[in-house]
Amino acid sequence: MLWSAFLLSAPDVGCERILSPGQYVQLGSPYTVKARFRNYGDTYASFPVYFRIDSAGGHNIYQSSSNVSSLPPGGSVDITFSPNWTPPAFGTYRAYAWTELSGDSYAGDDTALIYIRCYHDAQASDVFWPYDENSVGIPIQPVVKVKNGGSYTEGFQVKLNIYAPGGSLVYSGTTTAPSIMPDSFATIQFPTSWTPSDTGRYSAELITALGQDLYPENDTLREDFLVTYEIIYDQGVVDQFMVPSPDYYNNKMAVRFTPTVSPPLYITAGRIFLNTYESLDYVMVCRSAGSLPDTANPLFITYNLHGDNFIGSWASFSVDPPIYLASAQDIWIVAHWSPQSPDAPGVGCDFDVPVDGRSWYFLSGPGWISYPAGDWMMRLTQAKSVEVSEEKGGLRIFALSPNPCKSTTSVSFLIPEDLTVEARLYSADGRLRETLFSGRLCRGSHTLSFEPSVGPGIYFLRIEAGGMNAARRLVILK
Ligand SMILES: [Ca+2]
Ligand SMILES: [Ca+2]
Repeated sequence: MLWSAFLLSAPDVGCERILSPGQYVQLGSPYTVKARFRNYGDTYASFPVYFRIDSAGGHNIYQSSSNVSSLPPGGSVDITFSPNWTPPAFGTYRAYAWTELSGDSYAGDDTALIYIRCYHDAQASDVFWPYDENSVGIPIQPVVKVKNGGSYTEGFQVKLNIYAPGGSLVYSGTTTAPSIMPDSFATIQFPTSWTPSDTGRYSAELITALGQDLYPENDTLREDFLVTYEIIYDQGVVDQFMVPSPDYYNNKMAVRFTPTVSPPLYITAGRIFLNTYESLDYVMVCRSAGSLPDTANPLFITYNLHGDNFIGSWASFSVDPPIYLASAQDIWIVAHWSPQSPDAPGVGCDFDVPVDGRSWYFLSGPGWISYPAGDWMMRLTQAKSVEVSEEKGGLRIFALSPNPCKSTTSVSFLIPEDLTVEARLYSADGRLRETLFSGRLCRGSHTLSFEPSVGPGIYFLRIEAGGMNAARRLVILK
């Protein structure tokens, strides 16, 4: 058997790889042309070798050949072709090196091919911050990602413009990307920040500027983002789900929120990013006691909040009735785990741009501990005013103004036919406090002005007519 193997020799040579020029070249610079050839067969081989370079359009712009003699089985040799090659223009090139051996038993390893790049190309890749969702009143110091798609290691100018919902330019920042290697990215933070002052759908325009850029179509990227009254400290992308401890020590997590609308204001809702279907024991909203949450005096509490899948989802809750804040102060969301499942659910944590000192956790031994490495994904919605309406049938309240009110206010409403109408004021706990109007009205719209006799607080203005009713929340200040 050994004997027959020597008799049936299988010559096989080929180009192992192109050594030079490399993948990235520069216009006008001369490059050595070099490739490695190998004898994959079992006998000594002598054979011619070739090198050619084509332009992107397929035109041959360089060719050369050489000879390999008596290459032993398994051996390799590096061949330098002459002359050197100098890229004549910006563009992409294809370089081939190959062998030609008569009787070569396997053609699949004969040729090596590389693509050579010779151009400048800055690319706008991503806008990290502004996030997809942002808060009114919270400063944004934009962070973007850019790419060097060209063949030169170099930096370039980066610009970010932000346009308001109406299209007007509200931010324009310019900075310089540091020197970036080909096919590499750089994350860049702009030196100047911007604070959104109103809600809506904004647009961020990322622009790179580099001389002789061969692909201007990728220089610009436009991303829309939202600004809302939700107070957001996390980036909206979960990096890890966390619990205070897998064992039960009265486990809690909390985030301290500083409202960004000027008082008076309302807290109307919250949400927590949770994995698994397990429920949190309770979630409360409370004020600060010193620098910590005042968990002894919840302003609002909800039980059994849970997510709806294992990869994570926002578990939302309405704060009903809304919390009224007459003065500026911090408000906390506190989540408490059940003694039966301290290890679930996990709360989403964002490690990317930590907001110092907002996120805390509690274990009964050490007490409250600040977590500086990331932000719990908890959000609180603030509002300048609250509008609540329970409309049924054809009865409709379409204005209650001013609200909040200090003395006189007016309600406008519509009735679909001639009806007996009653307008009453109820306290938040449902007790009738004052009858404002009772009488028959003809179909159409009516406006009723009144000066409530009740003290400051949250009330419901309820209108009943012909079995229909509608209500609006009314806040009275004194
Ligand atoms: Ca071969
Ligand atoms: Ca470009």
